[in-house]
Amino acid sequence: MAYTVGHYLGDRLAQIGLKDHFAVAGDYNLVLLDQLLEIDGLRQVYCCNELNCGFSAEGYARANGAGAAVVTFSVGALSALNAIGGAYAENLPVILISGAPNSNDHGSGHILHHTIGTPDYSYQLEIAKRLTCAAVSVTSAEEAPALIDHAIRTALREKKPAYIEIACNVAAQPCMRPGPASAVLAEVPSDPASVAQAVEALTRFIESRKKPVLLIGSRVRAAGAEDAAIRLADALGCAVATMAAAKGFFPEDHPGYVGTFWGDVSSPGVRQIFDWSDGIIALAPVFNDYSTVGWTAWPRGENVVVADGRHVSVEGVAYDDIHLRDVLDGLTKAWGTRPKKDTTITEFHRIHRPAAPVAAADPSAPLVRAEMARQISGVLTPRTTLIAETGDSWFNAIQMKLPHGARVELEMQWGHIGWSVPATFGYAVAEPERRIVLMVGDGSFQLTAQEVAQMVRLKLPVLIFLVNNRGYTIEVQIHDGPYNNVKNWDYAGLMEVFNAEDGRGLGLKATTGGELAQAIEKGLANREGPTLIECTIDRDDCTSDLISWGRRVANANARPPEER
Ligand code: DPX
Ligand code: MG
Repeated sequence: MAYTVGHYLGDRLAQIGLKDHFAVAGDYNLVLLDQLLEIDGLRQVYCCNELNCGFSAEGYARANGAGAAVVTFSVGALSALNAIGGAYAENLPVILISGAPNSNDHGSGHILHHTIGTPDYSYQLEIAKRLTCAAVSVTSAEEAPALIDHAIRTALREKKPAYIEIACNVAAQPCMRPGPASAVLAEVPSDPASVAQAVEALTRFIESRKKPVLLIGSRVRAAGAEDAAIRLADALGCAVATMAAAKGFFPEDHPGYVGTFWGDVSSPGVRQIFDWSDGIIALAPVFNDYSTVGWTAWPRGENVVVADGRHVSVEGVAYDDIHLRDVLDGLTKAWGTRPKKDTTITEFHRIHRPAAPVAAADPSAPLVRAEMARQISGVLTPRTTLIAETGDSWFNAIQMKLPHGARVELEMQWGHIGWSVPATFGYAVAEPERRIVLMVGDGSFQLTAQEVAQMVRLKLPVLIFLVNNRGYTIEVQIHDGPYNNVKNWDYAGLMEVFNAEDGRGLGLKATTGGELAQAIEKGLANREGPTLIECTIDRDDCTSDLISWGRRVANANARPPEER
């Protein structure tokens, strides 16, 4: 059997650790899909549409480190590109692979189906260039290896998506075989001089401060610096907070962990410690309008050091070409056995009184948000990943105390409602051994609901909490109007539709605490497919954090144009 361009691509995907790739078929990619099916150890997993396909690959990348989606030209790829924008925003190496017109048609003046009706087919590549770190068009077998390798290598190095289009008549052309995986996996090492000087500067900075704190940002995972941050926290002994989007990126049972720093909606006592601190060391943060609570809590100035994945700046000097983990490990070593900088954790324990556990509600009383959140946090185990959709689900998830090993996935930078259903599907494909719990609002669910059918198809025992509060409650808090009401659905009833003749998904309704507890029990027992529990709560029964945060973000949105 001839070795082909499609085989080359598939073998590279397998070499970088992919066991699955997500796909929607179309005539520009059918031959390519045939080639990929022939790769040992690489399963083809299908999605209902290309937006979902992109988000599934994004969710897979969260669990697995990288993901891939294969779609058809234009009608497919333009939908998937939204999810690729999301992967860029969320720092995830998702490889979008699109079938493309026959190489003979490029530059021929021919008008092809599924295109915008002009004979120039470069528009998709041009769009992809803006949303990826590398975008290539393969129109001959000879150039395929170099182009495919460039895209994959760049995505892995930069933790950003990449784009590969392959002309439909080239996918099955004979091709060279790939060499060792290291050609696409090897990282560019840190510059040792830059690391040494950054460590020295940071050591001086911390020594000169009495009340340092560590702030864990959402890019710390992409930087591969989660473990190094724990080692540094052990060495310094100071208070450590996570930013909202970095929930779960630092162990919550660590003695230094104080909770979420998020301005006015921080965990109790955390804002006060940050206000008091004279040295905030922010590791791979993203300061945007959401994370700064409408620009009301933006750590900056001389008391703040901001370190990013490949760059640290301390007191006006930029140290480039570093890996954050190398700098953190260098700093941990340099700190050695020096006295702990633990004033911030000591003070935190003085001012912070742990809240009493939320008492269970009367099981027959109508379900309220607080009871729902209490019961959902009860299903979290060290092997759970909780995926929380944009909406009040964010705030509910952020308030939950995570057992050691539990993870949370949020999409706070891109914030595409509907992301979570396909992302959960992708995550569950990658991590079949974990307990996967999704918390999603009714409005968000309506965008991508059909991907639950793929969970049914692959018998994935995902637990879905569908919060039916009859609308876009987060938007109600930011700016209300008739556009925030959504048509009600029989969400639990949908499971019958998705099951059809052979599925084992379970759809349940909970209108009281007692019904929710029973539904959870049934859901945990169902190992043959997803369980969707429709939780009915009042339209404006939301967290108080959402109300405070929403008001501040709305204020930031409403700033009048400045006079020039
Ligand atoms: C919108 C948002 O029902 O959650 O908890 O009721 O708010 P809550 P729901 O899922 O509603 C979500 C809704 C409409 N955002 O409140 S957050 C605007 C928006 C977006 N993404 C896309 N379109 C619109 N974030 C793709
Ligand atoms: Mg809602």
